[in-house]
Amino acid sequence: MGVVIIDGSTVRSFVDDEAQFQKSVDEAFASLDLNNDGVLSKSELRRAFETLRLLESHFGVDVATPPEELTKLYDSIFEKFDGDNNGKVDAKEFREEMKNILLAIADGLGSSPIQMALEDDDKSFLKKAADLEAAKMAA
Ligand SMILES: [Ca+2]
Ligand SMILES: [Ca+2]
Repeated sequence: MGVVIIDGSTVRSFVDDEAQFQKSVDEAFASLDLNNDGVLSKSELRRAFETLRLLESHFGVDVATPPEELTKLYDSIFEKFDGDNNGKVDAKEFREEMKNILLAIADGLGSSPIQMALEDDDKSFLKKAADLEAAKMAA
């Protein structure tokens, strides 16, 4: 468990580093594709958002959100990811929407850094972004 400080430029440089970003997103995609059929179903994507904790950081959802509201929210998120509306999210769709989301987070953060408490095994992209920046600063 550690605390990292990130701001918009941390997130942005993570997204801009295409090789690293693609690798991270593809790894996440593979681990989320529970039945290994190469696409994410609605329930797989929902789990993704529950694990990656993007809802709290980006969509401002708090724990008191009623379940039916959450379902509606997850449905609308799924539609955003599913660019061609075929009811499945493939790796490319996932990558593109993750990029949009992270860039929106970066805009939201701007230049005011936030502190995040992270578990050591945290798989979130914000953790990866922070790690990448730490590695760059150490170099
Ligand atoms: Ca799947
Ligand atoms: Ca699709």
